[in-house]
Amino acid sequence: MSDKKTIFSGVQPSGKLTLGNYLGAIKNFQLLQEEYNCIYCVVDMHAITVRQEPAALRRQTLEVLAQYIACGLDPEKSILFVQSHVPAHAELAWVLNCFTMFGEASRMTQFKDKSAKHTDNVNVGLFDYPVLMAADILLYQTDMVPVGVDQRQHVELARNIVQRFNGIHPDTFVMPEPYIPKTGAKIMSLADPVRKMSKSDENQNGFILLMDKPEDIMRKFKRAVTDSDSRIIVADDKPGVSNLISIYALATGQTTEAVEAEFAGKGYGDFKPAVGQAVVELLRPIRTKTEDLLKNKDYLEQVYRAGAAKASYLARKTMDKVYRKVGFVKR
Ligand code: AQP
Repeated sequence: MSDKKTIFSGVQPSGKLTLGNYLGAIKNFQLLQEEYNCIYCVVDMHAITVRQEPAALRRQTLEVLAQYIACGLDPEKSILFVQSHVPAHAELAWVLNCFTMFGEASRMTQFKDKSAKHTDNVNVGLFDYPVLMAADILLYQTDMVPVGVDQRQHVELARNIVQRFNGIHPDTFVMPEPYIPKTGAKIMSLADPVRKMSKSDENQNGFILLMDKPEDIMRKFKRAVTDSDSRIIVADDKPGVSNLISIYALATGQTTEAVEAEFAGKGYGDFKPAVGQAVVELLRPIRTKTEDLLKNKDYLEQVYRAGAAKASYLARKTMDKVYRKVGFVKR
């Protein structure tokens, strides 16, 4: 690796990727790869913290990898791999468990939300999710973690772990910083705009998938929940319209102020189809490229194998250091 700073991030193959995953995270993965050493993972070990159907998980893992590439991640520039192919993630998670306080892990809002949603399966892995995420980040001596705002608390936990670990064993880990976009950090559900757009939402009208057909995208935007008055402005009491303005701004490369100016005096009848059309055009090349890549499983295998080999090499260096620091006998 060169002296460039290191970026790490991941996406769970817990379903099909949404516009929220793209605008909040993957779009930035692509922008960052020119200037940094970038490592992007498909985090299948995180995905099994809620029940997955094994065949679907295997398929979705390859789909996320294909979509990474279709969104512009270049396997020649960035390391792309599958988390479970690099066992050091689990090894480091174990060590970090012993440097994470039960109380601080209990404060994680994602755990509270997900355990309320999956009451029949509040497993220890779900509780430990943020520690595994800290291991993902720290294993590569990461400087910056591009994520949506929902993951900020987890990156903060990783920072607390670094402070504690380095306090006891100096100079072990690099302190990571979250990288959260100004617009798009939290794309909201189209059906319930006070909730985050999520790939595991039961309401199919709430999310746009990167693989949705144009007619489905148009239908979902036309049905998007907006607000009682028809002004097209960003405002705290207009979460539905504010969300659509952010999406349109990001899809067309404009500021939200420019979008407000473009639609001043117009109504939802003009605005909603315009947002739908902009998203159709944004996603069209991604969908086509993903479909092509999924026909070429050999190529995808070649990418994830090469990625895992590079990631394993870097991860081993950190693990050797960590094991030495905590006092394990050298193998
Ligand atoms: N709605 C969103 N707006 C902006 N960013 C988002 N991200 C997720 N949803 C939005 C960001 O996408 C990256 C990958 O997320 P993930 O799949 O690892 O986990 P998640 O945050 O739990 O995403 P989902 O879609 O809500 O998954 P499920 O439904 O399985 O829990 C992260 O950087 C995230 O911030």
